[in-house]
Amino acid sequence: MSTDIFCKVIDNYGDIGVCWRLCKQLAARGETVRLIVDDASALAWMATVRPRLVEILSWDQSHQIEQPADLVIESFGCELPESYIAKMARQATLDKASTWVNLEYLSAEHYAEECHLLPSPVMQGTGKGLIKTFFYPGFTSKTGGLLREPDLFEWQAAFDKAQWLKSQNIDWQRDSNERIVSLFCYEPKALSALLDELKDSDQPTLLLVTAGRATQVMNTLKAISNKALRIHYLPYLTQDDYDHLLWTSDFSFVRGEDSLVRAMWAGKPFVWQIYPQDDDAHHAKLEAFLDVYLQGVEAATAAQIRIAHRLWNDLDVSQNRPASHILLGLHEWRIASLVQRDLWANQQDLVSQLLRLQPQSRA
Ligand code: TRH
Repeated sequence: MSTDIFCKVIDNYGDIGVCWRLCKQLAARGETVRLIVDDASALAWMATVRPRLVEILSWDQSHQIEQPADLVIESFGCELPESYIAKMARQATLDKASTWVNLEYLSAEHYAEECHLLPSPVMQGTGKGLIKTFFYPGFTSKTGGLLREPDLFEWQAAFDKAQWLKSQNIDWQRDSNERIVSLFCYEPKALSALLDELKDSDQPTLLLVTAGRATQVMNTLKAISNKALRIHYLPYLTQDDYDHLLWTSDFSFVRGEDSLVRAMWAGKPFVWQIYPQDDDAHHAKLEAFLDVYLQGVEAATAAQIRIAHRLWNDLDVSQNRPASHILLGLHEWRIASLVQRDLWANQQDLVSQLLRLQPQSRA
Protein backbone atom coordinates (compact mmCIF):
# COMPACT_ATOMS: atom_id res chain seq x y z
CA MET A 1 0.00 0.00 0.00
CA SER A 2 1.12 3.57 -0.63
CA THR A 3 0.40 6.75 1.32
CA ASP A 4 0.64 10.44 0.42
CA ILE A 5 0.76 12.80 3.38
CA PHE A 6 0.17 16.51 2.74
CA CYS A 7 1.46 18.94 5.34
CA LYS A 8 1.47 22.72 5.63
CA VAL A 9 3.64 24.09 8.40
CA ILE A 10 1.58 26.82 10.05
CA ASP A 11 3.50 27.50 13.23
CA ASN A 12 5.92 25.68 15.53
CA TYR A 13 6.75 22.01 14.96
CA GLY A 14 3.52 20.15 15.73
CA ASP A 15 2.26 19.76 12.14
CA ILE A 16 5.52 18.52 10.69
CA GLY A 17 6.26 16.56 13.88
CA VAL A 18 3.06 14.52 13.63
CA CYS A 19 3.46 14.04 9.86
CA TRP A 20 7.03 12.85 10.28
CA ARG A 21 5.96 10.36 12.94
CA LEU A 22 3.30 9.06 10.55
CA CYS A 23 5.93 8.67 7.82
CA LYS A 24 8.26 6.68 10.07
CA GLN A 25 5.53 4.46 11.45
CA LEU A 26 4.00 3.71 8.06
CA ALA A 27 7.42 2.96 6.56
CA ALA A 28 8.24 0.68 9.49
CA ARG A 29 5.18 -1.36 8.47
CA GLY A 30 6.41 -1.64 4.90
CA GLU A 31 4.27 1.13 3.35
CA THR A 32 5.74 3.49 0.77
CA VAL A 33 5.16 7.09 1.76
CA ARG A 34 5.41 10.46 0.04
CA LEU A 35 5.48 13.45 2.37
CA ILE A 36 4.46 16.59 0.53
CA VAL A 37 5.39 19.54 2.71
CA ASP A 38 5.54 23.30 2.05
CA ASP A 39 8.41 23.90 4.47
CA ALA A 40 10.73 20.98 5.18
CA SER A 41 13.32 23.03 7.09
CA ALA A 42 12.57 21.45 10.51
CA LEU A 43 13.28 18.01 9.06
CA ALA A 44 16.95 18.98 8.78
CA TRP A 45 17.28 18.47 12.55
CA MET A 46 14.17 16.48 13.44
CA ALA A 47 14.65 13.77 10.84
CA THR A 48 18.34 13.15 10.21
CA VAL A 49 17.69 9.47 9.54
CA ARG A 50 15.29 9.01 6.61
CA PRO A 51 13.61 5.64 6.05
CA ARG A 52 14.18 4.26 2.55
CA LEU A 53 10.46 4.01 1.89
CA VAL A 54 9.83 7.71 2.56
CA GLU A 55 10.17 10.32 -0.18
CA ILE A 56 9.96 14.02 0.65
CA LEU A 57 8.48 16.38 -1.94
CA SER A 58 7.80 20.09 -1.98
CA TRP A 59 4.27 21.35 -2.58
CA ASP A 60 5.29 22.32 -6.16
CA GLN A 61 6.61 18.84 -6.86
CA SER A 62 3.20 17.38 -6.01
CA HIS A 63 2.04 18.44 -9.48
CA GLN A 64 4.39 15.81 -10.91
CA ILE A 65 2.69 12.97 -9.05
CA GLU A 66 0.94 10.88 -11.67
CA GLN A 67 -0.98 8.49 -9.53
CA PRO A 68 -2.41 9.39 -6.13
CA ALA A 69 -1.64 6.95 -3.34
CA ASP A 70 -4.02 4.34 -1.90
CA LEU A 71 -4.24 6.37 1.30
CA VAL A 72 -4.20 10.18 1.09
CA ILE A 73 -3.77 12.11 4.34
CA GLU A 74 -4.66 15.78 4.35
CA SER A 75 -3.20 16.86 7.66
CA PHE A 76 -4.91 19.49 9.79
CA GLY A 77 -7.14 20.86 7.03
CA CYS A 78 -4.22 21.86 4.80
CA GLU A 79 -6.28 21.51 1.57
CA LEU A 80 -4.87 19.39 -1.22
CA PRO A 81 -3.63 20.95 -4.47
CA GLU A 82 -6.36 21.09 -7.16
CA SER A 83 -4.23 19.16 -9.64
CA TYR A 84 -3.91 16.30 -7.16
CA ILE A 85 -7.65 16.27 -6.43
CA ALA A 86 -8.30 16.10 -10.19
CA LYS A 87 -6.10 12.99 -10.39
CA MET A 88 -7.95 11.41 -7.46
CA ALA A 89 -11.26 12.08 -9.22
CA ARG A 90 -9.94 10.44 -12.41
CA GLN A 91 -8.70 7.40 -10.49
CA ALA A 92 -12.09 7.05 -8.80
CA THR A 93 -13.82 6.77 -12.19
CA LEU A 94 -11.44 3.87 -12.93
CA ASP A 95 -12.55 2.15 -9.73
CA LYS A 96 -9.23 2.89 -8.07
CA ALA A 97 -10.43 5.39 -5.49
CA SER A 98 -8.00 6.50 -2.81
CA THR A 99 -8.98 6.58 0.82
CA TRP A 100 -8.97 10.32 1.51
CA VAL A 101 -8.55 11.24 5.16
CA ASN A 102 -8.59 14.61 6.84
CA LEU A 103 -6.40 14.14 9.92
CA GLU A 104 -7.45 16.46 12.73
CA TYR A 105 -5.71 17.78 15.87
CA LEU A 106 -5.74 15.66 18.99
CA SER A 107 -8.35 16.60 21.57
CA ALA A 108 -10.07 14.84 24.47
CA GLU A 109 -13.20 16.93 23.94
CA HIS A 110 -16.46 15.16 23.08
CA TYR A 111 -16.53 16.32 19.49
CA ALA A 112 -13.60 14.01 18.70
CA GLU A 113 -15.79 10.95 19.33
CA GLU A 114 -18.79 12.53 17.62
CA CYS A 115 -16.96 13.52 14.45
CA HIS A 116 -14.49 10.65 14.09
CA LEU A 117 -14.97 8.89 10.73
CA LEU A 118 -17.72 11.23 9.56
CA PRO A 119 -17.77 11.31 5.77
CA SER A 120 -17.58 14.65 4.01
CA PRO A 121 -18.75 14.33 0.39
CA VAL A 122 -17.31 16.91 -1.99
CA MET A 123 -20.37 18.53 -3.59
CA GLN A 124 -18.72 20.80 -6.14
CA GLY A 125 -15.48 21.65 -7.93
CA THR A 126 -12.74 19.39 -9.19
CA GLY A 127 -13.32 16.73 -6.55
CA LYS A 128 -17.11 16.55 -6.94
CA GLY A 129 -18.26 13.04 -6.06
CA LEU A 130 -15.25 12.19 -3.91
CA ILE A 131 -15.64 11.60 -0.21
CA LYS A 132 -13.15 12.53 2.45
CA THR A 133 -13.30 11.11 5.92
CA PHE A 134 -12.63 13.04 9.11
CA PHE A 135 -10.14 11.24 11.32
CA TYR A 136 -9.89 12.36 14.93
CA PRO A 137 -7.04 11.09 17.10
CA GLY A 138 -8.12 10.63 20.69
CA PHE A 139 -8.11 8.87 23.97
CA THR A 140 -11.09 6.52 23.65
CA SER A 141 -12.02 3.51 21.55
CA LYS A 142 -14.50 5.70 19.63
CA THR A 143 -11.67 7.85 18.26
CA GLY A 144 -8.68 7.24 16.01
CA GLY A 145 -6.34 6.61 18.96
CA LEU A 146 -2.80 7.85 19.55
CA LEU A 147 0.42 7.54 17.58
CA ARG A 148 2.48 4.74 19.11
CA GLU A 149 5.12 2.47 17.62
CA PRO A 150 4.46 -1.24 18.22
CA ASP A 151 7.90 -1.71 19.80
CA LEU A 152 8.06 1.57 21.73
CA PHE A 153 8.20 0.03 25.19
CA GLU A 154 10.94 -2.40 24.21
CA TRP A 155 13.09 0.54 23.06
CA GLN A 156 12.35 2.29 26.32
CA ALA A 157 13.34 -0.73 28.39
CA ALA A 158 16.65 -1.00 26.52
CA PHE A 159 17.44 2.71 26.87
CA ASP A 160 20.56 3.70 28.82
CA LYS A 161 20.07 7.10 30.40
CA ALA A 162 23.69 7.62 31.51
CA GLN A 163 25.01 6.75 28.09
CA TRP A 164 22.55 9.06 26.36
CA LEU A 165 23.45 11.98 28.63
CA LYS A 166 27.11 11.36 27.90
CA SER A 167 26.45 11.27 24.15
CA GLN A 168 24.82 14.69 24.50
CA ASN A 169 27.81 16.03 26.49
CA ILE A 170 25.64 16.57 29.53
CA ASP A 171 27.51 16.32 32.79
CA TRP A 172 25.61 14.01 35.19
CA GLN A 173 26.59 11.91 38.18
CA ARG A 174 24.67 8.65 38.53
CA ASP A 175 24.78 8.73 42.35
CA SER A 176 23.77 12.37 42.82
CA ASN A 177 20.30 13.32 44.09
CA GLU A 178 19.96 15.95 41.38
CA ARG A 179 16.64 15.61 39.56
CA ILE A 180 16.51 16.11 35.82
CA VAL A 181 13.82 18.37 34.40
CA SER A 182 13.33 19.03 30.68
CA LEU A 183 11.83 22.27 29.44
CA PHE A 184 9.90 22.52 26.15
CA CYS A 185 7.53 25.46 26.37
CA TYR A 186 6.18 28.69 24.90
CA GLU A 187 6.44 31.65 27.30
CA PRO A 188 4.79 30.48 30.55
CA LYS A 189 4.29 33.26 33.09
CA ALA A 190 5.16 30.90 35.96
CA LEU A 191 8.66 30.20 34.61
CA SER A 192 10.37 33.19 36.19
CA ALA A 193 9.07 32.35 39.69
CA LEU A 194 9.85 28.68 39.19
CA LEU A 195 13.49 29.43 38.37
CA ASP A 196 13.83 31.62 41.46
CA GLU A 197 12.30 28.94 43.65
CA LEU A 198 14.49 26.18 42.19
CA LYS A 199 17.58 28.28 42.88
CA ASP A 200 16.57 28.39 46.57
CA SER A 201 15.56 24.76 46.80
CA ASP A 202 17.25 22.08 48.93
CA GLN A 203 16.73 19.59 46.10
CA PRO A 204 19.23 20.23 43.27
CA THR A 205 17.87 20.36 39.73
CA LEU A 206 19.45 19.95 36.32
CA LEU A 207 17.28 21.84 33.85
CA LEU A 208 17.63 20.72 30.23
CA VAL A 209 16.31 23.51 28.03
CA THR A 210 15.22 22.70 24.48
CA ALA A 211 16.25 24.86 21.53
CA GLY A 212 13.94 27.55 20.13
CA ARG A 213 11.29 29.35 22.17
CA ALA A 214 12.23 27.73 25.50
CA THR A 215 15.83 28.89 25.12
CA GLN A 216 14.67 32.33 23.99
CA VAL A 217 12.44 32.82 27.01
CA MET A 218 15.25 31.68 29.33
CA ASN A 219 17.50 34.27 27.69
CA THR A 220 14.87 36.96 28.15
CA LEU A 221 14.70 36.06 31.85
CA LYS A 222 18.53 36.17 31.98
CA ALA A 223 18.42 32.80 33.74
CA ILE A 224 21.74 31.65 35.20
CA SER A 225 22.81 28.53 37.07
CA ASN A 226 23.66 28.40 40.77
CA LYS A 227 24.42 25.58 43.22
CA ALA A 228 20.84 24.31 43.35
CA LEU A 229 19.93 24.84 39.70
CA ARG A 230 22.18 23.82 36.80
CA ILE A 231 20.92 24.98 33.43
CA HIS A 232 21.98 23.19 30.26
CA TYR A 233 20.93 24.38 26.81
CA LEU A 234 20.27 21.70 24.22
CA PRO A 235 20.62 21.95 20.45
CA TYR A 236 17.65 21.01 18.28
CA LEU A 237 17.32 17.25 18.78
CA THR A 238 16.15 14.60 16.35
CA GLN A 239 12.66 13.39 17.11
CA ASP A 240 14.12 10.16 18.50
CA ASP A 241 16.46 12.10 20.78
CA TYR A 242 13.58 14.25 21.95
CA ASP A 243 12.01 10.98 23.13
CA HIS A 244 15.27 10.07 24.83
CA LEU A 245 15.18 13.40 26.62
CA LEU A 246 11.70 12.59 27.94
CA TRP A 247 12.80 9.12 29.04
CA THR A 248 15.84 10.62 30.79
CA SER A 249 13.99 13.35 32.68
CA ASP A 250 12.39 12.86 36.07
CA PHE A 251 9.92 15.55 35.07
CA SER A 252 9.14 17.20 31.74
CA PHE A 253 7.49 20.39 30.67
CA VAL A 254 5.95 19.73 27.25
CA ARG A 255 3.89 21.79 24.82
CA GLY A 256 1.62 21.04 21.84
CA GLU A 257 -0.07 17.72 21.17
CA ASP A 258 2.81 15.64 19.87
CA SER A 259 5.17 16.16 22.81
CA LEU A 260 2.18 15.61 25.11
CA VAL A 261 1.61 12.13 23.71
CA ARG A 262 5.31 11.32 23.84
CA ALA A 263 5.45 12.43 27.48
CA MET A 264 2.52 10.12 28.23
CA TRP A 265 4.40 7.22 26.66
CA ALA A 266 7.53 8.11 28.67
CA GLY A 267 5.57 7.18 31.83
CA LYS A 268 7.10 10.07 33.81
CA PRO A 269 5.44 13.07 35.45
CA PHE A 270 4.90 15.96 33.03
CA VAL A 271 3.01 19.18 32.68
CA TRP A 272 1.48 20.13 29.35
CA GLN A 273 1.51 23.73 28.20
CA ILE A 274 -1.39 23.86 25.78
CA TYR A 275 -1.14 26.19 22.78
CA PRO A 276 -3.03 29.34 23.82
CA GLN A 277 -5.94 30.45 21.63
CA ASP A 278 -7.33 34.00 21.53
CA ASP A 279 -10.84 32.99 22.56
CA ASP A 280 -9.50 30.87 25.46
CA ALA A 281 -10.87 27.71 23.80
CA HIS A 282 -7.73 26.01 25.08
CA HIS A 283 -9.06 26.11 28.67
CA ALA A 284 -11.84 23.64 27.87
CA LYS A 285 -9.41 21.53 25.85
CA LEU A 286 -6.97 21.34 28.76
CA GLU A 287 -9.67 20.43 31.29
CA ALA A 288 -11.06 17.78 28.93
CA PHE A 289 -7.60 16.25 28.66
CA LEU A 290 -7.14 16.27 32.43
CA ASP A 291 -10.58 14.69 32.96
CA VAL A 292 -9.64 11.82 30.69
CA TYR A 293 -6.04 11.54 31.79
CA LEU A 294 -6.80 11.53 35.51
CA GLN A 295 -9.57 8.96 35.40
CA GLY A 296 -8.81 6.32 38.02
CA VAL A 297 -5.89 8.30 39.52
CA GLU A 298 -5.98 8.50 43.32
CA ALA A 299 -7.72 11.76 44.40
CA ALA A 300 -4.81 13.58 46.06
CA THR A 301 -2.42 12.84 43.18
CA ALA A 302 -5.05 13.79 40.61
CA ALA A 303 -5.65 17.08 42.40
CA GLN A 304 -1.91 17.81 42.44
CA ILE A 305 -1.56 17.08 38.72
CA ARG A 306 -4.52 19.34 37.93
CA ILE A 307 -3.14 22.19 40.04
CA ALA A 308 0.27 21.84 38.38
CA HIS A 309 -1.34 22.12 34.93
CA ARG A 310 -3.38 25.14 35.93
CA LEU A 311 -0.34 26.88 37.39
CA TRP A 312 1.79 26.28 34.32
CA ASN A 313 -1.01 27.37 32.00
CA ASP A 314 -1.64 30.51 34.03
CA LEU A 315 -5.12 29.43 35.13
CA ASP A 316 -4.54 29.43 38.88
CA VAL A 317 -3.63 33.04 39.46
CA SER A 318 -6.11 33.70 42.28
CA GLN A 319 -4.76 30.86 44.42
CA ASN A 320 -1.35 32.48 44.76
CA ARG A 321 0.48 29.18 44.98
CA PRO A 322 4.27 29.15 44.53
CA ALA A 323 5.36 27.92 41.11
CA SER A 324 7.45 25.16 42.69
CA HIS A 325 4.14 23.58 43.74
CA ILE A 326 4.22 22.09 40.24
CA LEU A 327 7.01 19.73 41.25
CA LEU A 328 5.39 18.35 44.41
CA GLY A 329 4.46 14.71 44.99
CA LEU A 330 6.62 13.39 42.17
CA HIS A 331 6.86 9.89 43.63
CA GLU A 332 3.07 9.29 43.58
CA TRP A 333 2.86 11.14 40.26
CA ARG A 334 5.43 8.80 38.73
CA ILE A 335 3.45 5.73 39.82
CA ALA A 336 0.24 7.22 38.39
CA SER A 337 2.05 8.02 35.10
CA LEU A 338 3.11 4.41 34.68
CA VAL A 339 -0.40 3.12 35.37
CA GLN A 340 -1.92 5.60 32.91
CA ARG A 341 0.68 4.78 30.26
CA ASP A 342 -0.20 1.10 30.40
CA LEU A 343 -3.88 1.93 30.21
CA TRP A 344 -3.50 4.01 27.02
CA ALA A 345 -1.20 1.40 25.55
CA ASN A 346 -4.13 -1.05 25.49
CA GLN A 347 -5.86 1.11 22.89
CA GLN A 348 -5.38 0.42 19.23
CA ASP A 349 -2.79 2.87 17.90
CA LEU A 350 -3.52 5.52 15.29
CA VAL A 351 -1.58 4.04 12.37
CA SER A 352 -3.22 0.61 12.76
CA GLN A 353 -6.59 2.34 12.65
CA LEU A 354 -5.66 4.39 9.58
CA LEU A 355 -4.53 1.30 7.71
CA ARG A 356 -7.86 -0.41 8.33
CA LEU A 357 -9.83 2.31 6.53
CA GLN A 358 -11.44 1.53 3.20
CA PRO A 359 -12.11 4.03 0.42
CA GLN A 360 -15.58 5.54 0.77
CA SER A 361 -17.89 4.81 -2.13
CA ARG A 362 -18.65 7.71 -4.43
CA ALA A 363 -21.43 10.12 -3.47
O1 TRH B 1 5.81 22.69 18.31
P1 TRH B 1 4.54 22.58 19.05
O2 TRH B 1 4.29 23.64 20.00
O3 TRH B 1 3.34 22.49 18.04
C1 TRH B 1 2.09 23.09 18.34
C2 TRH B 1 0.99 22.08 18.22
O4 TRH B 1 1.08 21.32 17.07
C3 TRH B 1 -0.34 22.78 18.25
O5 TRH B 1 -1.37 21.89 17.93
C4 TRH B 1 -0.40 23.88 17.25
O6 TRH B 1 -1.64 24.46 17.27
C5 TRH B 1 0.69 24.86 17.59
O7 TRH B 1 1.95 24.22 17.51
C6 TRH B 1 0.67 26.04 16.63
O8 TRH B 1 4.50 21.22 19.89
P2 TRH B 1 4.37 19.69 19.52
O9 TRH B 1 3.02 19.40 18.94
O10 TRH B 1 4.74 18.95 20.72
O11 TRH B 1 5.45 19.42 18.39
C7 TRH B 1 6.82 19.49 18.64
C8 TRH B 1 7.56 18.49 17.78
O12 TRH B 1 8.94 18.82 17.74
C9 TRH B 1 7.46 17.07 18.30
O13 TRH B 1 7.32 16.17 17.21
C10 TRH B 1 8.81 16.83 18.96
C11 TRH B 1 9.70 17.65 18.06
N1 TRH B 1 10.98 18.10 18.64
C12 TRH B 1 12.15 17.55 18.13
O14 TRH B 1 12.10 16.69 17.24
N2 TRH B 1 13.34 18.00 18.61
C13 TRH B 1 13.43 18.95 19.60
O15 TRH B 1 14.56 19.32 20.01
C14 TRH B 1 12.21 19.46 20.12
C15 TRH B 1 12.25 20.48 21.22
C16 TRH B 1 11.00 19.02 19.63
